[in-house]
Parts: sequence; C-alpha cells; structure tokens
Amino acid sequence: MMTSCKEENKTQAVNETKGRDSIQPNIIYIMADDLTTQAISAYGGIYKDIAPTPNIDRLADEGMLFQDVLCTNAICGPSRASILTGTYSNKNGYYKNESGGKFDKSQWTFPQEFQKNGYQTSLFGKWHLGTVPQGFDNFKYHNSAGQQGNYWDPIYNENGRDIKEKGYATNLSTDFAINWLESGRKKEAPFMMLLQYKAPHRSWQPETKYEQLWEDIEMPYPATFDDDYKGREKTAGDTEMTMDYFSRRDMKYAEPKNLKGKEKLAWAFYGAKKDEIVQPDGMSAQEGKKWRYQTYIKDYLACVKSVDDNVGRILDYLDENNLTENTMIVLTSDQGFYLGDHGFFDKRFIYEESLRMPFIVKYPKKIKSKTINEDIITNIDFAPTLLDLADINTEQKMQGKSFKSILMGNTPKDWQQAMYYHYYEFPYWHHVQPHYGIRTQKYTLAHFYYNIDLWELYDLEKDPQQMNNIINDEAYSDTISDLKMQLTGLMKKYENNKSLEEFRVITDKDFGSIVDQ
Ligand code: SGN
Ligand code: CA
Repeated sequence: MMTSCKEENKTQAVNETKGRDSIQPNIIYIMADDLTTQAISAYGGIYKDIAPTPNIDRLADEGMLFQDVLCTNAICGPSRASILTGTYSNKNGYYKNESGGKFDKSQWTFPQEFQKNGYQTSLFGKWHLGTVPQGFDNFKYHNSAGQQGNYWDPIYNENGRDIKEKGYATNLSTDFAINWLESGRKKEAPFMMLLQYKAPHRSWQPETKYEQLWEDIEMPYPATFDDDYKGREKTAGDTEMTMDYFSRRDMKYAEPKNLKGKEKLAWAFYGAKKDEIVQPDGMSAQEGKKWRYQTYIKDYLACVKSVDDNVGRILDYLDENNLTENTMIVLTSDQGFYLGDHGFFDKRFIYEESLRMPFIVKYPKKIKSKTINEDIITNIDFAPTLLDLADINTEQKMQGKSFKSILMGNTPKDWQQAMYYHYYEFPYWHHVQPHYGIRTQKYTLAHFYYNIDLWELYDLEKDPQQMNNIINDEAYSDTISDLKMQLTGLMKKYENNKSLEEFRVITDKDFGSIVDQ
C-alpha cells in the first residue's frame, strides 16, 4: 500500500511538470447493462425501500445525479458504439444489435485518445461489439452467448485469449478490475478503466445468496402496469415485450433434457412453443401476469443488488488506497429498461423508462456533492466530456458536446435542451416498430414508420407517464408544427435527414453477425 501511495504522488508530480493546469483525474467508468433509473434508490421510485442500492446512492450523495441523460438509440451495441465514438448510429455505422454486424474497429474511440495521451487504460466485463477492443492496455471481456456473456462460469477473452472462469460474472468482472488497479497497471500514469457489467441483462440470474431474497414479499406494481395501449395500439400495443412474452427459462422452469436447435431456442425465448403464455395451471390471465412480473422483478432486482455490492467494493478499494480524491467515478447503463412499466420488459422505445439512462458522477475534487441536474444530455456527449475532464485536447470531430461546465455547476446558456432519437431494429427481438423523434424538456414527439406511418405526442408535464397520445388534439397543433421543425433541424444537424425508404433499407439490411461463423 505504501509503495502504491508514493507512486500515485509521483504521478501527480509528473502531471505538474507537464504544465497541465490541474492534475489529471483517474477515471472509472462503470456501465451496467439494462440498468434503469427505477431500480436505483437514489432516483426514488417504488422499489426504493424494499430493494435499496446503498452503494450507488453513495455515489449520488457524494456527487451529481442526472435526471435527463438520454440514449440516442436505446439498445446495447448501438448505444455502446455511440458512447465510444461520440456520434450517432448513422455516423458510426452501428445501427442494430440483431444482424447489426461488427463495430468498425478502424474508427476513432475515446479510450484510444486516453491511451495516446499517456493514460493507462483497461476494459473489464461486457464489450458486445464483435471486434477486438482498441485503445486498451489490458482487456478482459465476455466472450460467450454472442458476447452477451453468461452469469455463471463465463468465458472471458483476456487480451486475445479465451478463458473460462469459475463464479458469478458481476463479482468476477470486479475482481479483474481490482486486480488491475492493484497490480496490472503502471502506477506512474493516471488510469482510465471501463468496468462494464453484464448484469442486470436478461437472463436475470441472481447470485445464489440473493435467489430467495424477497420470496415472501409481493413487489409493488408500476402505475402503468395495466396500460391498455389506447391510442397507441399499433406501436406500444404491438410488441413482443409484454408480460406475456416471458419464456419458461425466464420463469425458472427446469430445462428439458436433450433439446436441440430450434426447440432449444423456443424454450429459451418463448416457452414450449411460440405463442404459449407461461404460468402455473389454474391461474386467471391477470393472476398469471402478476405472477410472471413477480418472478421477473425479483430476479432483476437481485442482479442489481450484486451490481450495487460490487460498486461498493470499488469505492472501498479507492478509499483504502488513497485514490478517492483524484478518481472520477461514472455510474451509468447502456440504456434504461421497463420494469413492468406499460406492461413491458426490455427497452428500445423513445418512451421515458428506456430513453433515460442512469447517470451519476462522483469526483470530490471538482464536483459538488448532493447535486441534481436536469439538463438534457445524451450518450454521444460522454466521450467529449470525459476527455475534457482529463484536459485532453483532440482534433477528432464528434457530434456530442462536452458537459464539463454542467458538472461544475454552470449550464451554458446555449446548451441544446432537445435531443434526437432513432431506433431501427425490427422485428427481432421484441417487435418494436422503427421510429425516430425529438424529446424536449416538455414534450416527446415520435414518428413510427417502416410498415406503418404514425405520429405520437406526449405532454410530459401533464402526462409524465405517457399514457395519452395527443397527436390529434387541436390545442397542440402549433406545438406539433414547432416540434416537427425542430426535429427536421436536428436530423439535418446530425446528418440523418434521409427518406423513410432509406431508413427502411437500414432496418432490412443484414450487416452480419457479431460472432465469427
Ligand atoms: C437478447 C435478449 C433480448 C434482448 C436482446 C438485446 N434475449 O437477445 O431480450 O432484447 O438480447 O439486448 S435473450 O433471451 O437472449 O436474453 S441488448 O442489451 O444486447 O441490447
Ligand atoms: Ca443493454
């Protein structure tokens, strides 16, 4: 410990002689997969007292919590590509997960810039982009189940070599991260580490000690649990992500022996056959729906609990090694998620629960504790911000903007309080209609296309739960024209003002598979 402290001090001296106005911070970027604000007690919500997240809350308590960090394309690979490049899917070419191909690794990404500027860099956990991670001195990423990763005994790719590890993924990824902090990095340089958990992504497998945690409790139901999709029948009302679409695997039925090929897939995804709704005999439809939700939400929140525990391990490590003061910690997710909200699981929609990403930053040296920010920020803003915070200047053109000044408590007067959204993948998985739209502080306007042509408008002040599509309400006709104009402006700005036909081609195009055949 003594040596590591001394060496950290040497780092500071090196930075100072470089003439930088401040000592460059260490950065730990923690990104869970499918972690949503409703599951984090610092964000409030219905699980706050039953399933608290004390360690993540500690980050919020000692840092800044963001209410309106929004995902530009709410699905794993595309969001990760946007985060790494600071650009929209139409720029970085990674539009979809399913038949989305591989991320073009010849592209610039922010970790490469950190590495070039003398940072020690590393990646642990989920990568899910199909290509060798660039810009890391060391990496160890999930390399099973199409790089989705497994919860138990997962295969990791460690610097190019596959290794099967024993144990629970969330704990393992943290072990690897801590080992690297302790003895894997060169301590004379600042570090930038990505710690990206597979949890709480489907198939929601808790750690053994948390399997029965809430066995005797009935979890509360979100207010929109019984959404009847009135006025949204062909969009929200036509998905494969309602409580009816849980599989037998999701509901913990034992896997029959000797299933192969299509049969095995059907079991994992849909139950015994595609249209079967999984529930115990004798239950009414509503009882079955609630029963499926209870199983799901308990497993999901138990996976979150392990993430929270491991955030605590990282915080403790920093404290014990005198690294807290100069290390910035970011806690986020690749998008939000539905926890029975609108009767859904999964993500993909522009609707709030999947659009909003948890985002909390702790950096005691520069960021005031217990602050809450409500500016609109998106995942393409992450890369420029992290670089800016490390005082790294780059020539690289990004579409996102640094929000360093927002972190310091000053929102620039001309900060763009509107975001452009675009989701392309259809029909697999979950049958969510392709759509694009604009989200401002007050409204969400979306255009659903492909084989339908429908617009939706929500007044977020009057209807925060987005139950009333008011697109045909005369009183809003000026608002609609204005929002459509703003939307067209954003599509031009981000160089994605294409025709619906051109967008359809992207949805139909098979960009290939993430896994080498
Ligand atoms: C898997 C899941 C889907 C999920 C996608 C995308 N099915 O296909 O439910 O929407 O991943 O998730 S599973 O049965 O294989 O778990 S993402 O986080 O990678 O975008
Ligand atoms: Ca995800």
